[in-house]
Amino acid sequence: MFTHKRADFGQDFIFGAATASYQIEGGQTDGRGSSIWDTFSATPGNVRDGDTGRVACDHYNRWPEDLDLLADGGFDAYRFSFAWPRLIPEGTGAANPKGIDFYDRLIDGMLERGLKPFATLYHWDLPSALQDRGGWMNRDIAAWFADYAVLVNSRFGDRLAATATINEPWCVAYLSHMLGIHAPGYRDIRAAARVSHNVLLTHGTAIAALRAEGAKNLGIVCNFESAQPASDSPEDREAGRLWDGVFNRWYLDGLFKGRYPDDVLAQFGPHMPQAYTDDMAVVSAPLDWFGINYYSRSLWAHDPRRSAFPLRQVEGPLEKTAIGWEIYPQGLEDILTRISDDYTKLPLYVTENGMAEVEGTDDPRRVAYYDAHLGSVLAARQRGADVRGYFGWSLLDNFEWAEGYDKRFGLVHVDYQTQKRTPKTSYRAFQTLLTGANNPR
Ligand code: NCW
Repeated sequence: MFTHKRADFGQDFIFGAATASYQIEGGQTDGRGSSIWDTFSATPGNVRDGDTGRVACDHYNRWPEDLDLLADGGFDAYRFSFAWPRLIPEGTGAANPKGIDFYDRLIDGMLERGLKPFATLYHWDLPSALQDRGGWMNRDIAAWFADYAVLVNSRFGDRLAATATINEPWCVAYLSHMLGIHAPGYRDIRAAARVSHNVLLTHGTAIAALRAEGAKNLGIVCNFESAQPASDSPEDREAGRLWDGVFNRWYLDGLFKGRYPDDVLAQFGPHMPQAYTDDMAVVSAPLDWFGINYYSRSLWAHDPRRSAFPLRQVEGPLEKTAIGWEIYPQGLEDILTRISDDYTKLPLYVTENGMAEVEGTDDPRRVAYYDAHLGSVLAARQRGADVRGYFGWSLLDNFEWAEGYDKRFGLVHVDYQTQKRTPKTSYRAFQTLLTGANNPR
């Protein structure tokens, strides 16, 4: 069980759990279009064991049971994402009525259960038809996405508690276009530089379009890592600082200062789209809240042999999760405090935090992980960060992208043969925190 009490977080603090459409829905039917993750996962060698999201957790059919789990757990909110190709199969143009019906039912189901819908417009399942037109590398995506955002707002906006444009722009840009680990699997610095800008331009363009429609409570969700030097040498310190630029400052400086950091531009500069500086006012459009995903830290050593960024990741000594990420709760306190001190006084939400663990339903390491990170949230609040909520990743074991079904982040176990859901010890820890007799608000 957790060492914290609900009352420690204050009356209005929101607890939730998060998922993403491609990772749980399955349901590739009823007019849903193809996404880049359908094709990427169908291509041999991209995903561990050849897994795909074809069925996933069958949430498309089992959503009432999944919403019941959230309600029974005592959660206040559910962070979910819309699948763009379910709503607009070709990415632009005609909407899919059955896709709209699905999210209508899902959102009404949340409201019936007293769950606040925290929506994400894009959690990585780009319509394949848009990839055919260059996807994130094509600046036109800003307009394509704005039209999609306006459609979502017109159908569902009045029922959403909060809307995020994009989940983890670093992953969209760097993991997908520089490292090639995620769809569409590019390894190209020109692609990565362009997408690093286009993804934020797209975010800002959508914010402007949504504001014009009167949409409320708009934000974005970024992932942050505590980037640290592998040693005290000046070269390694520089390497840690540079990775902080690539992973963290690119997004923070872009969104809140309207400029990109010079150290990253030193590499990306020649590959950036023309006149990108003209877009920076759009990129840094005012927001209503800011979402932070945090999992781990990383250690970096200088490595002059590496092209582009002269650094290499070094394995750290701390205890690791089943996906190999070091457990470093201090990093959450640090990033929340840094954002509050150096970047913005907006309300902050921890929109994802959690750990991968080996299969099973008794997960004491995960309970300890959550407990320590909740302690970091409290510490950051003490230090002045205006943290208003916390979402565990994830409600369910699910399709963990390039890792397939092997890595399990769920509070609830999923048996993929039978689709049976079984709450884990970590789910019970949240349930006790949120509903236990000794835990009033
Ligand atoms: S992969 C990733 N995740 C996990 C995923 O399930 C979720 O959809 C994401 O929002 C858990 O949370 C996010 N994030 C990428 C983290 C960085 C990986 C660093 C790889 C370096 C080579």
